[in-house]
Amino acid sequence: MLNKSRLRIAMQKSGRLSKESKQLLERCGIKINLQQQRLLAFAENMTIDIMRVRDDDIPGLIMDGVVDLGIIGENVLEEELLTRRSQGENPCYIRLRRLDFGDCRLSMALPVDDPWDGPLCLQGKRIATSYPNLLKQYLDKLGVYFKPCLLNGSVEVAPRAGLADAICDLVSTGATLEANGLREVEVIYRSKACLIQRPGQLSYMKQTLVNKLLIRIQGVIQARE
Ligand code: PRT
Ligand code: ZN
Repeated sequence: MLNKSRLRIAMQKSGRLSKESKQLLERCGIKINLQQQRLLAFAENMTIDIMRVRDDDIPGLIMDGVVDLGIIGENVLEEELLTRRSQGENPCYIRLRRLDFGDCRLSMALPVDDPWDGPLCLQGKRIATSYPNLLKQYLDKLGVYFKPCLLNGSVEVAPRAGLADAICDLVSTGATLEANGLREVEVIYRSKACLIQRPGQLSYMKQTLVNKLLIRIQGVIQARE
């Protein structure tokens, strides 16, 4: 049964942030019993429930006040923020702190043999991405008009498949770009995982627990530095 007095924390169910999110919470002393298929897990020793969802759903769950805390990549958070603003909403959340995992960058990449002399040469080009709003924000500031090609996976194949001239995708080691005959030409956004809180006031009990968690997270991160 869901109990509203328990602090609800959303984390990615399975993916690049899930292992380290779980590890962070465990190092903060939260005993979580995660069963593979369960959306919801209960902490055994604290008044905390863990919701395990797709990472893309976490910013919305926070902005809509459905969960109290969330661990999410800044790239996904910022894209959701820009999407909601473009739809006339005024999305709110509280950023508690940046975390020490989930490092990546959102970069422009071109086929290795294509010339590059700065972002202005993207004028009028078709660019494949899963982050159309972050890309638009970046190119708008430079006065560059582009044609977006929205893909939610396999973005790096788009130039070879004739779907786009360039891509704007997440990079960490660069191996995926290299394997697809692409080269990184410009970083447009640097991202890490972060901890966010829903807007509005938490109950005294929840706020006390959040304060305690923040002190523990600080300790865990400092110990790893
Ligand atoms: O299923 P769900 O929707 O929850 O997960 P997802 O598949 O959408 O996301 P997931 O698990 O791939 O990534 C979650 C978050 O991890 C991202 O939003 C980023 O904040 C962060 N992150 C860190 C990365 C990477 N590094 C990363 N390298 N996310 C994706 N990649 C991909 C990238 O898209 C490309 O396909 O890895 C490939 C490039 O990696 P390199 O090492 O070859 O450069
Ligand atoms: Zn996702």
